[in-house]
Parts: sequence; structure tokens; C-alpha cells
Amino acid sequence: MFSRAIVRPPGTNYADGLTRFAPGAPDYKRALRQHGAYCEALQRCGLELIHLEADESYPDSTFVEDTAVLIPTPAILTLPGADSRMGEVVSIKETLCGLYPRMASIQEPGRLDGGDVCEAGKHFFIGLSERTNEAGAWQLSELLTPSGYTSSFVDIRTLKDILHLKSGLAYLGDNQLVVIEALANREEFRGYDLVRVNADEGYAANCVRVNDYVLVAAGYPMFEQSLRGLGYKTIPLEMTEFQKMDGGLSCLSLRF
Ligand code: CIR
Repeated sequence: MFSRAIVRPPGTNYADGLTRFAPGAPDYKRALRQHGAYCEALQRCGLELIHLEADESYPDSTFVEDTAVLIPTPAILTLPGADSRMGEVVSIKETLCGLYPRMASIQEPGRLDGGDVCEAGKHFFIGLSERTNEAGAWQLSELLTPSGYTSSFVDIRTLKDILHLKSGLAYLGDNQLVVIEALANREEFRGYDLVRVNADEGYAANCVRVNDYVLVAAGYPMFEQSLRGLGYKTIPLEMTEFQKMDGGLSCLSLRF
């Protein structure tokens, strides 16, 4: 169960952030509305929100998930793989210092984005990606071990469709893993009940279980239907302006 989440709205220069796509610039006002609806959904799931100010120094800073990995203790600060995002951890550190008695952090030469870290109960899948290198993944693994977590690495460097591991993977609880087709046959996921996402609905794989609900991107009816068929209550959310900047539902909050 989660009780709180950290969120940060996009700033006016949000369109200057990183993206691998050229789908046209995001509409800032629409992004703000979508972010507002996302925050309301988290509250509906029972979370108390910690709202950070928009940070114009970092156009990607609305994607707070990439800056930390949160377990009961310690709070782990990442070192984002994109140079333009490394400084985002400074203000997240200040926020987390007031909430966690113990902090740890990923250090150079390690790099790691929270979007590559998928918690599945007491096990963590850590993606090796364009953003997360082996040194970062090993450091995280070693920081998790004393708290009783196991971890394994999932190499997604050959998968060009996804930026982060969680762009194609989500843990729902109850041994159920949502996976895109390109990950469905990986040895690492044997033993889990897989909820497969059709190739043409791949973006929807980045869904988030928050207490009694699953947040899902709006516009992916087959996937939402399959979640409902499994008994989940879903909250569909418009994500178009975040999708344009390569972001998904999970990256917009740090839940704990
Ligand atoms: C980036 O490329 O870093 C941002 N524009 C998007 C980050 C999305 N984060 C995530 O999926 N965890």
C-alpha cells in the first residue's frame, strides 16, 4: 500500500526536454491539465500528495520517478543517465531528507533512471538501457540487498521502442506482470502470470497499481478491458502530452 506521492508539474519550458520522437511539441496548458487529472487520480487512490514547484532549470523534471528509488529505508537517489537531467536529484534530495532518516545514492560511474526499476514485491527488475548502465544497476542491487530485496537485470538495450524498462513492464501485485510482446518471452519473467499488451497498444504497458486501482493511459481499450477482466478497477488518464516527451504514467510520481 502507498500513502504518499511526490509530484512536480511541468514548467513552461517543458517542450525543451528530451524526446526520441518528433510528434510535434507538447501543448503546455494541456500538459498541465493532464498533470492535474493525474494528481486527482492519485488522491482518489488514497494518496496524500507532496507538490513540488515546477523547476524551469530542468525541462524534464516533471518526470520525478527517474530521480529516486523508494523502499522503506533508505531512500535511494539515482544519478540519471541523461546529463541534462543529473541535477534534478538535488531538489529531490532536499525533499526526501525531510521524509527519510537514511539516504543512499548511486555514484559515478554508475548511472540509473528510476524508470528502469520495477519493484515486484520483494524482487526488483532493473533495466539496462540507454540511461541505466551496469555500474548503476549493480550499485542499486547492492543497496537493496541489506533490506531483504533480491534483484535481477533485464537488458533492453536492443529494444528501440522503449526508453525505460517500465515503458514495457509493470507489476500489478498478486504475481501478475504486465509485459509488452517484445519482453514476453524473457526468461526473467518465468514464474509470473503475464498480462500481455498487444503491440499496437504498447504504450499502455506503463500502468501503475496504486492501492485499489490501476492507473492506465486512456485510449487503449483492449488493455483496459483485460485489466478489468482480471478484476482490477482502472482509472484511465489522458497522457498525450507526456507521451510526446517519452514519458508515461509511472514517471510522473514517486510513490511511497
Ligand atoms: C526523458 O527522456 O528523460 C524524459 N523526456 C522522459 C522520461 C520518462 N521517464 C520515465 O519513463 N520514467
